[in-house]
Amino acid sequence: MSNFIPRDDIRSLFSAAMSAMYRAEVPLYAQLLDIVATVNARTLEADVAQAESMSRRGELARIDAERHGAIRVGTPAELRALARVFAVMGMEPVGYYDLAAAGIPVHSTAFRPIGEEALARNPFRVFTSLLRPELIADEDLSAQALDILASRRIVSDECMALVEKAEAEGGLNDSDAQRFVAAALEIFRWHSHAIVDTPTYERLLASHRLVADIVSFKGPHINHLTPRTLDIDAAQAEMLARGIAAKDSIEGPPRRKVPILLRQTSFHALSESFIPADADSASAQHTARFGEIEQRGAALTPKGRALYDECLTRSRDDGMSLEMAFADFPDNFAEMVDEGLAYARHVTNDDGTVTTEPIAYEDFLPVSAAGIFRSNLGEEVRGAYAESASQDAFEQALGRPVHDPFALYAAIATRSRADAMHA
Ligand code: OOG
Ligand code: NI
Repeated sequence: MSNFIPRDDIRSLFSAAMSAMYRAEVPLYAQLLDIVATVNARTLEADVAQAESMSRRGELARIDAERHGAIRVGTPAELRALARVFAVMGMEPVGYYDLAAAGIPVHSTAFRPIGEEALARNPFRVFTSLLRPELIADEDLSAQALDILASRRIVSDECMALVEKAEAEGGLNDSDAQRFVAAALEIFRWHSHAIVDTPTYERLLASHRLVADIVSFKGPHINHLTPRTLDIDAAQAEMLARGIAAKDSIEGPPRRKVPILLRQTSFHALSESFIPADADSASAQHTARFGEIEQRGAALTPKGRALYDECLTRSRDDGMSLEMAFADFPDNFAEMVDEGLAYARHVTNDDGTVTTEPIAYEDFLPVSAAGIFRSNLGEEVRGAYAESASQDAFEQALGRPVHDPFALYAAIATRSRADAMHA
């Protein structure tokens, strides 16, 4: 007989604790939460059909708790330690994102729940990036960065002991789960004391802003948290109306009748003072932490995703408006499913009829992620690195393969179809 707390509940506790911490650290995030709650309530009130459909899909119950965060780590050992921490909360690595193509010296995955029920309980996700030190051009600086990273431990002994206990025994009881959440939260806290001196910080910063952010501090502070809005255009307008310095365009697809994938916007990173290791007062400024909002739509099949990428490229290369570039992407769910562009969840209604609904996209988009990274690295835009994407190297660092997101959506679609046939 075990009295383990379900992993889904540990994840919910952790996500709530992270949100409370970030609200206290970055007050603008509290404003975002307020904007999103208002816009969501207004949208659901005005659109009863959407409210009903979200409720059928199990997305209504989770919407207020739904958010993602992002962190950046320095070494494979740090990535593996985090993977074990996330596993205690039922979060597994899904997908591979290459950011080097956008001139950002990291590659990434998203830790998130993968089962349908776990997603419905709480879909908390953390976009997690790993530094690629081979992309730091100055070899001496790269070696120095690795030395600095080797000297820090981002997961405390107490937290690791609880991870080991959960692994060995298969779960955590109530009091251990509470201790685990508190100890895991410390990994992501902001530290105003840097572990490098001023000249080192300056050199790291000159090599790439992101390198300074990853290497200079005690741990991988959470750099943003993102609540989910049901109307990102309304939320963006409200941000501007409140005088929040928002990003000037929304990343992702245009506004549509049937939302697809992911649309995101953010407010610019704050300039925060910190204390370099050679100083005894806050004598330097660091910009890293920001806030973001997102609207999620239908998960697309590989064919739909290829069409999405094609439309996006067309808008970028031909300077076409997003709406024009996406004119050929069907905006009718039945048509999208017929053409094999979107996954469908089959839902059996009370009267025995079967209808299809979109499956929510639970992942991220590399081009959008690059846009979000960039808007928070000042105006600094660099060309692509010559090194190509390396999912193999990432998986070796992680010590295991990442899940293929398409396979996860396909499994949900197939199972819902079999259930409907059975009913
Ligand atoms: C991650 C940026 C990517 C998103 O929502 O696409 C991201 C970062 O800045 O570390 O969070
Ligand atoms: Ni994000």
